[in-house]
Amino acid sequence: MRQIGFSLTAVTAFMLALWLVPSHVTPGASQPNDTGNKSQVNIDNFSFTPATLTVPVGAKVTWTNKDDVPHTVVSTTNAFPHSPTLDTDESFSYAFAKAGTYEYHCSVHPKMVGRVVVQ
Ligand SMILES: [Cu+2]
Repeated sequence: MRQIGFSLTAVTAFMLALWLVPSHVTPGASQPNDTGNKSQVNIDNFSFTPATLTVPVGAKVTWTNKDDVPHTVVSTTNAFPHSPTLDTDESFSYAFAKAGTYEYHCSVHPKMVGRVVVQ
């Protein structure tokens, strides 16, 4: 009996956790400007992850190079200042003040592409 009671509690907690997952938040809902770690792009294995990052207007996006080769973050349309060359574990941040879709790439490896959608 104790076992079943514990399981039900665990299931309830799990469902509650699912319900609380941020992805269930309606986009555009008014929220505090808490960008935290959500606006993080990792550069790893010659790719930007996530390749498409969607953030609210004003969010500061941080790219961190987790690769063991240098990379850069360069706006394909010059819409934001490009990063310096990022060595391993170095980061670059930019706060997107205007809504839009921002394509970027790595100038060292032009096939590495990513996109930030600001809405
Ligand atoms: Cu690169």
